[in-house]
Amino acid sequence: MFKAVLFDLDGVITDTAEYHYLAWKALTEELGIQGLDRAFNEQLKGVSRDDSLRKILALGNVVVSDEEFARLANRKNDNYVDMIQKVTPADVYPGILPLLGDLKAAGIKIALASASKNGSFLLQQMGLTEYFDAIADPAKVAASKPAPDIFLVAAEQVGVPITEAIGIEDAFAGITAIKAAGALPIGVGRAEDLGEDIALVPDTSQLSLAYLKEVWSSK
Ligand code: B16
Ligand code: MG
Repeated sequence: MFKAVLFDLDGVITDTAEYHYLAWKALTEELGIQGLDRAFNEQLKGVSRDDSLRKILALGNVVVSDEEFARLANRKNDNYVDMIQKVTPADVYPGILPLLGDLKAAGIKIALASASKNGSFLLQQMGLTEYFDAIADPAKVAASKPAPDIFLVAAEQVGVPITEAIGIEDAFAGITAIKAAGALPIGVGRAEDLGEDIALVPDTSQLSLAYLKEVWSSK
């Protein structure tokens, strides 16, 4: 049996992608960068703040100094942080609360492996902090998703070998990270986006302890 579940946040526990999108969109409008639409936004899911900004500046062929880069990243984050003040427990995706409760009751460790530096604040806003045994700090990992680091740190923080953990992700970069780490991936989304070779649910309402056990026993 698996001993830990490592959760992505945006797209798995709640939908913060819309706020990220709106905050990046506002920044591109200030900078006069065209082309940040919802399709392009897909490429930013699961990708760190700095890597997202690099992609956006490349989209507009904009080159900035390191100081300006830091200012732009901060400006986007300030706007995003304003937006997520309105996140509440009602924003938790279907199926997540019962899954967290069942995992806890079964003594399975729960960790957050999000690229977001706002992860612990968001868990608080949704009233989920008490369920989490650990929150891996993305500021302390050398390489962001698709590198395995954040999942390795999350497993280490709950004292479980990575090969005895399940990782749940909605983004291709995140699934790649889980595979590279050596945990068992479960994707939330479509095979076209996440791959044909992993267990997939179309949405989080299909996630349950029984389903996780089934996936684990058939690996
Ligand atoms: P922040 P996840 C990711 O969250 C988002 O999907 C991605 O769009 C965002 O850029 C990244 O967090 C960093 O977030 O700017 O708040 O540090 O999917 O890894 O939970
Ligand atoms: Mg995600």
